[in-house]
Amino acid sequence: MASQRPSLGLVALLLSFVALVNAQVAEIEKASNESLLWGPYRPNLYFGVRPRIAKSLMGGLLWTRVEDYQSVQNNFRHTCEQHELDGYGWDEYDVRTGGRQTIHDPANGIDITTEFIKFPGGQHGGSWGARIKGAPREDASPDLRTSVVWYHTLEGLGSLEVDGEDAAETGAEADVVLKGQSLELGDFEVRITEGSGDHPRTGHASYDDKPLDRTLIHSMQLPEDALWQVKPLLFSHLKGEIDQIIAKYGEDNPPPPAQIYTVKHAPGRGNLHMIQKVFEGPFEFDVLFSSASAPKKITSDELTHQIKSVTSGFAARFTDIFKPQAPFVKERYDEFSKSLFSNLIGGIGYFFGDSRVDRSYDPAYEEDNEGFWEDAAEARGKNTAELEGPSELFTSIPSRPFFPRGFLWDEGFHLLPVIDWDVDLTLDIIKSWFKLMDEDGWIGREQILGAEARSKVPLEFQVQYPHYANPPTLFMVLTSFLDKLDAKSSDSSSQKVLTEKSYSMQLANQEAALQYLRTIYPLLKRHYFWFRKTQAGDIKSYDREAFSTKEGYRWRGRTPQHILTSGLDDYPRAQPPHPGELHVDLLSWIGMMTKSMKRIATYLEESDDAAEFAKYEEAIVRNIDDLHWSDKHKTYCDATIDDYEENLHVCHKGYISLFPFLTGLVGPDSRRLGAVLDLIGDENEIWSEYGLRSLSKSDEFYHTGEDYWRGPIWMNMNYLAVSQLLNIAQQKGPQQKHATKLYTDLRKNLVNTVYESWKETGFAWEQYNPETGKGQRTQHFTGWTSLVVKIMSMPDLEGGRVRDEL
Ligand code: 6A9
Repeated sequence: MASQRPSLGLVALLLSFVALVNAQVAEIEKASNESLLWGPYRPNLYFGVRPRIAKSLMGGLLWTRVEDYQSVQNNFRHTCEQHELDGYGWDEYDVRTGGRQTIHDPANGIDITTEFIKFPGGQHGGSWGARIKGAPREDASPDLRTSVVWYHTLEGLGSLEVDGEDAAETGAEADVVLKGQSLELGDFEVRITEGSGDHPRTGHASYDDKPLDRTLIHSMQLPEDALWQVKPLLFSHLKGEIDQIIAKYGEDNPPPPAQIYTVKHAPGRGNLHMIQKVFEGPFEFDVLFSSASAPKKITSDELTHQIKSVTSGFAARFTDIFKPQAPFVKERYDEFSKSLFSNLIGGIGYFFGDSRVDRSYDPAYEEDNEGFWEDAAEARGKNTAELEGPSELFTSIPSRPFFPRGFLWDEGFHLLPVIDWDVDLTLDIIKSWFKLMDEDGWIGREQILGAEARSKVPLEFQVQYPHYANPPTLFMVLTSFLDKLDAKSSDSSSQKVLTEKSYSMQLANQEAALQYLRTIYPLLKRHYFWFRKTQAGDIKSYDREAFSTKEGYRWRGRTPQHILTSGLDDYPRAQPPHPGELHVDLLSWIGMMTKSMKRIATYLEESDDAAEFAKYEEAIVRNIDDLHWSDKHKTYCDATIDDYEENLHVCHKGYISLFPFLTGLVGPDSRRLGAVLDLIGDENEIWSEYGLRSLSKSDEFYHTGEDYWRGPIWMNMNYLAVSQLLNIAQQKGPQQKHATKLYTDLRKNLVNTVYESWKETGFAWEQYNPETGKGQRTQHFTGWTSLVVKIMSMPDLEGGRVRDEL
């Protein structure tokens, strides 16, 4: 019957509709990508700009005071280092539009502001402008002399040269213009404006050779692999210059520092251009990158205008998405929250390069014999690692000065606030991580890509092993994405809100969401099954029903003192290590991942898969109780096998014993929930007035050894705790009241802790001391500590029972 067959016309119509949707998706995707092309994607530098292109144009900033000869060596700033500044970072930043960073540098007597703004348009990812300002600090002399170097490097195919009829004259009382082109960027120009500020008249005879009232430019052509080391290059160049000046004027009559530490004015063609300006007192200049395919070149006036509009746009959006809730309503929390969030998102980087991997697949890495860790250590000692790649990664990072690179399980935490702000960006980062996966489904825990990244890591920590895992936290982010999709389809009014609030083609357009998930689904499965296979536990000695399902897991790569792969490095575990031990945190993570996979499979209508995941989930939830609940200790514990081949629990109360709860596997009706909450709230165990301790105060290992995960408070785990408490508090059940109280108190404590340290020191910290609340270990740890932004924006459930006590 004709009516059962769609007519040709209808088919054509449908096809053209599909084509239209696909074209729309592609169009929005292109726009989304273009607005992400440029950024301060070199977060290891105080200020460095690059596009998300492996080999291309980059820019970076160096500065120092030039008041005396000695301090220049130590004070030239370039890469972020701990303990040299009094605070720095983005006060406001949005990846799509830009923002402002302030840098407080007492040793150089100066405060620096870097503003970075994007200008969309054209076919090559648009243009951008940066404004660099210096203001002598209160205690510095108002005619403080500062030397500033802005540089550009160019890698890959293309060219870059200083523009001007007579290049040697360029720079005199004028803007400096670089003309360039490359495959991906097309034609472009970079204008470094003359800007404003006074220049020292040094009075020394050498001033005639190098008048400091003009910009000095030094162009060079170098091997590409040298280009990331601009500071040593600059130093060796300066040394040559100094030698010549001394030779000319004699050691008794050296020019003053402002004069002597200057580059030779030699503008031209090259893949490195150092542009130096020497100032007395405050200064300001712009770097304006204009893509030739954009409608017009950008100017300083436009930059001024855009800075204002980006700032007000940011503030409005921030209020919409992350407004701190009671009791954190005072202005100061707003500023604090903006700064933490901006540093998280302003810390996003683009990395490219090769990395060291041990692909020996040595049988010792199976770790299936007693004493396995010694054999594994011996195998590692053979140093069979080789360089692989290159690969690329777009990611945020835990800390700009100390670990400016990607860490797998950190990233899942980083993206939880980011996805509220910008869904497309988040999905892009997730995709970037999953693209690193090898054929077996492995993703390296720590991504140390390229020579620049490796230069910060001791050799023994550089190697990644393809049997090492790390918690699959990216699945928490995918779950959050599904939550947003569900919220959208169940409530059409929230659809508008959601899509307006977040840059979010994937939410606005269901076809795009499906397309995205379909594309990554095979990778998700590969990763999931890699986990199940490579981290499987040997549960034959556990004489319970659990055995039948095999749902028990063991982290590979442990040593007696560490399970770095678990992320909780030195948390106490079974002693001695045993091939039959089972880790409750790993089973919990796999439970979380299984639930997430089940939801994705359901969303994609992969019903066989969904049924398979459901089966695993059920077994995991059962085994968490069967294998890991200790009646004696009333908590969840690791398990191991003793000398008599008997299995037993290894109980060290702390984050590990909370894991089933933290990963959402202990619901409001669980018969274990009461005990879990009691443990959380017990001041002699995990509770402190500053947040939940990693290890119980009453554990024999509390604050012992390295004391990394043996007591100190970590924000990532506390975030999971406070969210799960909120979850329980918002559902009917026997523990609802208890959870509500714990939630309110914990939330208040966590925010106060991070806020107080920030106020006192100007920084967010890696962890916090449970006795004093003070931030400790890595300074400027803007990774998962920024989760406090989300904690502040969670609801106040008790109508003002707790107050802001500050
Ligand atoms: C070693 C030293 C200059 C340790 O935040 C990143 C990780 C976490 O994933 C992990 O859970 N941190 C936590 O226990 C920091 C790891 C840093 C290793 C760098 C090289 C550099 O020396």
